[in-house]
Amino acid sequence: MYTLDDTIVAISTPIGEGGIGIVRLSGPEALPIAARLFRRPGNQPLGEPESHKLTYGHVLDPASGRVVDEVLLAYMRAPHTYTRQDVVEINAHGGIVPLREIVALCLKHGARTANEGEFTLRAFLSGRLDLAQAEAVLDVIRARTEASLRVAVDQLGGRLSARVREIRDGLVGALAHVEATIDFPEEDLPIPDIDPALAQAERQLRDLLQEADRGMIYRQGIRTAIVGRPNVGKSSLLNALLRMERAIVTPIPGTTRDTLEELVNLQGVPLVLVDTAGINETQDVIEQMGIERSRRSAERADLVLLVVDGSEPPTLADEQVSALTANRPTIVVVNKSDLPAAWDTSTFRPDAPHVSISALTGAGLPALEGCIIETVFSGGVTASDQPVASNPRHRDAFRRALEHVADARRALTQGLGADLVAIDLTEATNALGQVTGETASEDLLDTIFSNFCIGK
Ligand SMILES: Nc1nc2c(ncn2[C@@H]2O[C@H](COP(=O)(O)OP(=O)(O)OP(=O)(O)O)[C@@H](O)[C@H]2O)c(=O)[nH]1
Ligand SMILES: [Mg+2]
Repeated sequence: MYTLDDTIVAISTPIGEGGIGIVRLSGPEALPIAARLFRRPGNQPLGEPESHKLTYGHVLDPASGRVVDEVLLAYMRAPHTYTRQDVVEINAHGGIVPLREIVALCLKHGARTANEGEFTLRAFLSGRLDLAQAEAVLDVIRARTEASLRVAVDQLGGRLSARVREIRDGLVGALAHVEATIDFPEEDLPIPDIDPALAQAERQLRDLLQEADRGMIYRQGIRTAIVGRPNVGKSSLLNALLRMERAIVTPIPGTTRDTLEELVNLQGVPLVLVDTAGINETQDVIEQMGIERSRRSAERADLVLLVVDGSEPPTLADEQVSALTANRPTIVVVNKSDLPAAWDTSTFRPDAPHVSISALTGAGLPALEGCIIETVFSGGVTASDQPVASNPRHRDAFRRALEHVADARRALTQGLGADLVAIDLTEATNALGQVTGETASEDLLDTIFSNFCIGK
């Protein structure tokens, strides 16, 4: 069982050298513990500092009287704090040694080391954040583009939770009607007409699911492998998309030996571009190992940019690369459009969209970027809309809820009896409750919060 009764402590800033570093305490003893270690100028005690104000002084080891660091101390009285408990933050110099010493002193004087995400867990347990909001804290920290940040901040603000609750409330209402007929069988009540309510819940869940798919793209980014035979211009394409000379480019086939990853922000979508070694038959051991990595990158990619050279007739290697990527979403990039065309590329991988570019001159790049975005979102929606759900866990919960609502509707139309309908509706509301945390098990909470770092 989780407890809120003890006082936890951790370094809440990144480990390393910084201008300042913060040690955070949360719990009923936060202030007394800090007071034992803190002295105002002139060796005055901390006393009862004003809430949400900084107090200047020093942390010292009470046992020896030795000064550990010069600090600013912030006391935040419950309940207007991150955890809704008493919180003390000690702003010390950012070196790892003073911060560790301050934590050690807090431990010695009654605090306990915080677990991963335990401050945020306390915010959840004390009801300040629901589960979806608590998860959003992590997404805010990890956001890789402005668009991913917008999604996360939105979720932190509770927009997703509000929509989930609305659906859940609707289902709970329908469930209450159904249960009334189960509870009073002697009155032989007909099952009330809850189908319109269920149909609406179904529509809302479908919307959320669709948004969740798009949100995942913003959250996690798209792994995009650039593959092709040697010398077609894969590294040139990487550099062109990055607008930076990142990879080595030479006229010598087999220049790229190892895979190379770079993040690029494409209209808010984080694109993890992976440049790979050109794939062909070779006796060179190093090249062979690189090619093996290229194969794996192609297999793991969310999207493949299959590069061919339009100015040179195709070879067997082009076919091999094509076969390798046959079951991945692929865009054929016909490169070197600045040179005369040597073959009819339209017959190559006709199932995939083709974009003609010159990595050398930059011609066709905007069209390629547009094609990537379109493929990523399957032409459905534009990238400027703001999705509100971005978490794989949420997507699963929505899917399960949707299935149960659909089952409940089917049971209703087939006249299968109120208890079956009730079971499905209960399952659906439970699935939704796991998003906001009303029905989350301790195991689920452990899994979620173990992704956080200590101090958050
Ligand atoms: N004319 C022309 N040359 C290009 C273009 N793109 C790349 N090249 C040239 O083609 C050669 C190979 O380019 P790279 O980008 O190194 O090709 P690669 O596919 O990464 O090659 P490997 O790493 O060996 O597999 C270089 O000399 C580039 O300057 C283009 O659009 N037009
Ligand atoms: Mg290369």
